[in-house]
Amino acid sequence: MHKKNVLLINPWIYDFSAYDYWIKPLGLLYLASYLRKNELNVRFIDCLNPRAEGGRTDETVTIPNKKPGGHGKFPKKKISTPPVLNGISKKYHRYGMSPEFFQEMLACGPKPDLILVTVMMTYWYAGAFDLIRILKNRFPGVPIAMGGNYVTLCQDHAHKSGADYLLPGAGESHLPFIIRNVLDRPLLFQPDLQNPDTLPYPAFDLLIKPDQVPMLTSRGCPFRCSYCASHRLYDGFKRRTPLKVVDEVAHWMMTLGIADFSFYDDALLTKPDEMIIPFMREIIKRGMVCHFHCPNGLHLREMTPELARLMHKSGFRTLRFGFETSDMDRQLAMGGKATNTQLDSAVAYLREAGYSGRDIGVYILCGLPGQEGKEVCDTIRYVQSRGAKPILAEFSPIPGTDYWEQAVASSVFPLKEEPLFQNNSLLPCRNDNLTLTRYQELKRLTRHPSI
Ligand code: B12
Repeated sequence: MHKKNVLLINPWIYDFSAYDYWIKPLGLLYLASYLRKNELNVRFIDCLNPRAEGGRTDETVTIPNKKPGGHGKFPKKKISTPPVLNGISKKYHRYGMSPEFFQEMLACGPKPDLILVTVMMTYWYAGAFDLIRILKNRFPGVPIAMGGNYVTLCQDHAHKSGADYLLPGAGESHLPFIIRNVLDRPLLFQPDLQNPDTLPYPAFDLLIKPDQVPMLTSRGCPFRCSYCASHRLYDGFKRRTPLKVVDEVAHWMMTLGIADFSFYDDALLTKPDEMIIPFMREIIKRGMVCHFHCPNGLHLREMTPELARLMHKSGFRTLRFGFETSDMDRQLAMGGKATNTQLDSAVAYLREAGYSGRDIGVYILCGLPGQEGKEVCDTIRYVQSRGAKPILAEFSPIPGTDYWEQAVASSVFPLKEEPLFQNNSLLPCRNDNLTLTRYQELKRLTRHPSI
């Protein structure tokens, strides 16, 4: 029986700004290994990476060097702003390889029997729409399936994409249908979706020249914060076995020579005895020399002197915590994620363990519906006074979250009709007490060298 070919594509990002803060299409690469286990040929094109298999690079773009640890800039080219965003004076870019290089990559691979496209942020769909137009021209009749957070959160809008299948939620739940009904092949392997230990490792060998790879020790989140969509993306909170996560780290160190790992978990530190403590102890016990980065916020409330020491010793380098605000009323209203006292003691434990204030990044939400500049300013000063580094996280309104209706009512933009307005760079819920000018001042304030 001839093996079927599946082409998986991570589209370009079209945005005002984008920075490779340990960004990788982890979900799509999980699906790639599931397909391989079912004896299908897979090929992967990452439009964000201007490199082809075999070492050829896109000479029409400048490839920025990555910083130590694996983050850095994407190649970019100015493109015209989508008409709905015309009133906005910022420049719009396409991040990644040129469309010509993409066409060349398509030309040198086999004709696919199926194409899978992912879209992470709701406001990143435009790059995927262009991609689908190109693919439909090049491979008429080849089915295209699209999934990812955009499809899960904006299903109605995604109908405009031209994709043949829109598959919301966990892709693993759709693959039996895809394999049997779309590809007409038997289902030879199926993981237990209730047990993330049964998922094969993501197909990171498909990444060209990776500097780092992301890790996921769980699916979902046990909390429900009012700005977050996790409860709409996953059902419950399921964890892997910590020692199996260490085995995976060791696997990528040995097979791909990776030393930098970024965690994508929603709640990595929660119930530390179940995951992070045994994980770190094992890393230390095996003498593994690698670095861990946490670009997605960690929970401050879990920090103890022991946890801080183990993090320092086992190689946690980039620490980002979700604090959101020092306003106690809002802390409670948003889900009680962290209190001011928890921030105080967490920073003290981390500094005792050997981290400097600059190592301890603290996310502060900026631009929530009705939020005043004063609240953000007070929070920045609070974090600085505790000896940590404040980082503004501009609010992105997401359909189905507790803040959504309030955001829709208060935004200057039609958020429901057009996901491009959900872009955090627009500060979509800015108001008279938190204008763009005030936001720029606040951003400058975070850089104040007080630590
Ligand atoms: C890791 C992460 C990041 C990373 C980068 C991730 C990346 N690759 O781009 C970093 C830290 C950089 C980041 C930044 C931000 N993020 Co973020 N991030 C996440 C997080 C926690 C995990 C994403 C992930 O990889 N999950 C694991 C993999 C396995 O899942 P997956 O890729 O979704 O794939 C699964 C399914 O979607 C599906 N699937 C995916 N593709 C396909 C394709 C097909 C064909 C099929 C069938 C299925 C399918 O199957 C996969 C396997 O089950 C999510 C929350 C979440 N739990 O999803 C938020 C999330 C995506 N981020 C969010 C936000 C708000 C932000 C920021 C704006 C925060 C801020 N204010 O600064 C920034 C924006 C960055 C930018 N440049 O615009 C929002 C979404 C906002 C939006 N409007 O879309 C989310 C949902 C969190 C939230 N608050 O609710 N983020």
